[in-house]
Amino acid sequence: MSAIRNDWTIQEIQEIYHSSLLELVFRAASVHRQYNDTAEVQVCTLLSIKTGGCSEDCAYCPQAARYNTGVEVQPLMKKEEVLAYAQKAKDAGSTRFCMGAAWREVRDNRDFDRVLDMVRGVNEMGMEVCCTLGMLTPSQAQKLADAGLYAYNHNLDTSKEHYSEIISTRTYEDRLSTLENVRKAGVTVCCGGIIGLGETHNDRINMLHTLSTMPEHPESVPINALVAIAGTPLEHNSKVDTWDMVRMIATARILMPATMVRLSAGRTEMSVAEQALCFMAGANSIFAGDKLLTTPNPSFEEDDAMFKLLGLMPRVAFKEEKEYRAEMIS
Ligand code: SAM
Ligand code: DTB
Ligand code: SF4
Repeated sequence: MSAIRNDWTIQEIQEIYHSSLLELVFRAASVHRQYNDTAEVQVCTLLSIKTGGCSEDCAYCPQAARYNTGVEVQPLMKKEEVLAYAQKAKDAGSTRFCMGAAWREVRDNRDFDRVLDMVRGVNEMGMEVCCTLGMLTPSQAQKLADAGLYAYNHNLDTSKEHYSEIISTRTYEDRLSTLENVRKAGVTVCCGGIIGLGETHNDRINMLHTLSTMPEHPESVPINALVAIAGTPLEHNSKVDTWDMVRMIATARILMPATMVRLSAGRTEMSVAEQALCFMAGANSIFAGDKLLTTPNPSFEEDDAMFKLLGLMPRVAFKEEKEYRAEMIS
């Protein structure tokens, strides 16, 4: 088995990314079967627990207050409602539940205490709990860890070079420092990006370079295709080509063999055959449920039919911890 590397060079990544498509998919599929059970796909459900009205200017985002996108602002949901939704997701086969809030950053206030309570509740249900709440200080990351948070999602979105074209209200450095705070608190890192923002191939390669040369690879890397939203500055961007999605997923898989690579936003625009190519190329996680945060996603039923057709199975919760414990006992 080839070793996990954190010293990839830009040139090596360029060579992989630009290799001929079928060779690239074959190589990624080979790496994938060395490190992972290729029949297994992690099913993660998202819930927007606080929607819209965000002060940031992320050019892709339906929840930024400054764009007229028609998203209805909703205050923080009640714990009982969130737990009921998590139970529904669990019953439908999800093992990870991710709560998203349209916040620039977490503030130390009562809303944060309520989120900590939700984290405890979902954790007690036996699901892997994830949150995406914006920037975190070290002590906020620690509080989330103490409440039982399993993963924190905080995307780099694009390359350092392209970042200021997309967001001006925070910096790439801000993003990286939150990721460091999450890592130090012992919470697993979920960090990826979006394609279709008007970036070049080199921007995608540079983002993958940043991710794959972190001292520890993120445990999960979501690859989103831009969902172009009317009212945002990117509303007229052209639809992401599925081949680009496949190329991105395959390259991520080769660079970060043991990471969960998530085929994220954009699945409603993809046929089952196109999604199958992404699984071939090493994607092993999806968001399930008919809504992402504010935009549509395939239904549980459609995904169930796709899993049956492709012979895929949902990954069990806390798999790594369970295997580790089993090894310690034997
Ligand atoms: N406010 C927090 C933050 O920005 O980290 C958490 C929620 S934010 C909506 C989470 C992620 O959703 C973003 O980093 C971005 O990658 C993704 N996202 C948002 N709008 C999107 C869109 N229109 N298409 C694809 N991905 C999108
Ligand atoms: C991620 O990388 N993609 C998800 C999750 N992490 C939070 C969000 C996608 C959002 C798509 C636009 C929406 O539904 O609002
Ligand atoms: Fe959207 Fe998050 Fe940016 Fe706010 S910080 S505009 S919720 S992506």
